[in-house]
Amino acid sequence: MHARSLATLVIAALLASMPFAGLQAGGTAEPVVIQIKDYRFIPDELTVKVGTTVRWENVEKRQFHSVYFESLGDPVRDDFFPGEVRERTFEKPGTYPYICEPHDSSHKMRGVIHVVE
Ligand SMILES: [Cu+2]
Repeated sequence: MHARSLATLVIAALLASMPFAGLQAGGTAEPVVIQIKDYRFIPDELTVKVGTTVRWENVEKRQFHSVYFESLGDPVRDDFFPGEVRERTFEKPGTYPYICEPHDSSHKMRGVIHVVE
């Protein structure tokens, strides 16, 4: 696993265990969830405020996927299986396209996150 995504998961786990995690400054307390099913990101386009954590949940029966932000320097292959999640916290406004790297060419499996102030 990519060190940065591991760190994100560890921090998320720590925050989740804190009684007042909902009061953390600058962002949404609960992650915004994008489900992955039938080779699609649902929703495939999402607008969030700066500081929001987005969580991708693989809810397929058995198919792995990835969430690959090439512009953010992600590792090309970081596949994850049903029951697993990936999270990313967006700290800067902008438009962040991403793909499922294994299924971009075959299924046009892609999405975009718009981050606003
Ligand atoms: Cu995929």
